[in-house]
Amino acid sequence: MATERTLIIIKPDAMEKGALGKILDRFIEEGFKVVALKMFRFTPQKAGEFYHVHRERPFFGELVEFMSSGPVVAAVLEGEDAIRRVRQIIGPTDSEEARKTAPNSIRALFGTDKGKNAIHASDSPESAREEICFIFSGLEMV
Ligand code: 3AN
Repeated sequence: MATERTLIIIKPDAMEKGALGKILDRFIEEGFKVVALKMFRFTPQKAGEFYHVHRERPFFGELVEFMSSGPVVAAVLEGEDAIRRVRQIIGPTDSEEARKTAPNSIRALFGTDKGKNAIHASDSPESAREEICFIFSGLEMV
């Protein structure tokens, strides 16, 4: 299994709840290495660019508004099979479903519903590469 890098973003709802430390700690305990980390606030323009693949979806406006509603923390995590494993640890998109099917997942523990779901994680090698480059410069990764 290859060592991979993937992007996570701890979303405004989880930041507001004070869950930043617990979420980062979970990934460190699961054996991932944090190779980049920063806090920032998306402008609506930049949130729209980040989620451009969803621009035709009915929830796009709501998603952009939510993602730019407060500070977020982005991190690049490195580890074996990182993209698949991190997606498994965050759980399904809908936090209500996550509480039924994956009760120890991050979205079950810290999210509310389909929109306010606490965390983003890249879902493929292509999106991981694109999303990491969107948020971090080479100098910001160790
Ligand atoms: P995931 O983040 O699990 O890959 P996607 O790619 O289907 O899920 O959706 C991207 C983001 O769009 C989700 N993280 C969530 O914040 C938002 N989203 C997805 N579905 C809905 C929905 N039905 N209503 C509101 N927001 C949604």
